[in-house]
Amino acid sequence: MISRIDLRGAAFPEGGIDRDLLPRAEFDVEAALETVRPICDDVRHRGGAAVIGYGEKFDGVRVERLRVPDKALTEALDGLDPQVRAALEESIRRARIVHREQRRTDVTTQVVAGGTVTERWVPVRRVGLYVPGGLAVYPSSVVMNVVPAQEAGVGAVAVASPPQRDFGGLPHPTILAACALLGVDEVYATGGAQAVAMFAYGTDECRPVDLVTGPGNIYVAAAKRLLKGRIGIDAEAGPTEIAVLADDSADPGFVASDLISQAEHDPLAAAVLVTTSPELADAVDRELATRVAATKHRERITTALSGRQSATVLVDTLDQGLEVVDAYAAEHLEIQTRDAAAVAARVHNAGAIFVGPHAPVSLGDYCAGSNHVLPTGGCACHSSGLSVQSFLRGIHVVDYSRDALADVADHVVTLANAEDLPAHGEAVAARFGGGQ
Ligand code: HSO
Ligand code: ZN
Repeated sequence: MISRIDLRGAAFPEGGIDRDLLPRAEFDVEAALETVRPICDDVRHRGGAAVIGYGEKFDGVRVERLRVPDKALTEALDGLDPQVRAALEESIRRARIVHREQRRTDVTTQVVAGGTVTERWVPVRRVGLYVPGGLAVYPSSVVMNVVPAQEAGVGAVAVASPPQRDFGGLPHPTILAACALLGVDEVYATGGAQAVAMFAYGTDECRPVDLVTGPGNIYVAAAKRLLKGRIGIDAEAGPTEIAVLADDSADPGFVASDLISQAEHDPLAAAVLVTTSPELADAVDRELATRVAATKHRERITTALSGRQSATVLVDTLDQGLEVVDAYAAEHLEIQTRDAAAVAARVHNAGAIFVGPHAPVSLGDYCAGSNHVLPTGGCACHSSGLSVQSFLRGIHVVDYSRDALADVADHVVTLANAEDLPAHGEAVAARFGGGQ
């Protein structure tokens, strides 16, 4: 069900792997821009009425108000299955432990006597977190967005999630319960591009935000791209991906079940096995056949595994395997080899790395303490997953005395003149009786 790319022997490209050699899902955000542009414009001009109208059109339910009443949040928490509540609480607890450590302290550097530069870390004031409501309901994504924002010290956290027809136009009750557990009381029943536009432009019910984070479908990604600049964004999340780098010591059942676990998200999800062992590849194929047939979402999984975005890549050596996974830059990368920690330490490009047989991606999805909002589509070669840092800005605070400025004034004037910007130099000279 999963195709093979054989890079053994002479097939391994000399001079490095070309990214296009590797499988990847088609995710054309550019094309979706034309669809979302009029929606965003409409929300800009007509505000909440437009947001409500698009909810009716796309989610099939018309709401009176976008803001979810406090009572609905409390009721959702009261109605939450106690086991789900306990699991969410553990997920939150572990995420807090990890994210709390990511807080940054201000650093003041004495550049010269009387001259300092301080890097002051300041949280974004108000953020909008998007929580999808499509094929699956992800209260875990509420945790992964809200915890770093709160640990960063963001003052106002608002959540948007699509209205559900089956729940009277409210977002899914588990989403609401997760918000209540995290102490978030500003929740809006809206999804898609209109939710991002609501956050960017504001409406009578929702004040505009500074930053929008969270995963979503292609229209959410397109709206983020369109409105970026007016708002900050985390990333344009694409379909989820798992890559596994394995040698002959890997357990084929573990490998197969992990590939399946992420294929479960989406028919466009990608599962890539990179291995030095053709025997392991064959064994994984056999495991996939039996395990996929026995799992609940087998159609979606079969489509994902047999799609052009998924493959088993055969290589001769682990070094070659590392080249392949670096070129692929997976959202999630598992290392299932001998001495896995040492191999993992050599990886350059991945959203998150899962080391050895007992760290499956689904642990990270829920309860490792790590964040599951990660760069997709190869963006892991330049971007990181969501963290406290995503919600902070480093502001340079420059503090120089008169003497310290005097010491360097000539250099400033010289550079200003070299750039033909004499007024820059004059601004310094004016302090010392010069200039105009
Ligand atoms: N694997 C997804 C996150 C997730 N999994 C949520 C289950 N629920 C993207 O990292
Ligand atoms: Zn997942």
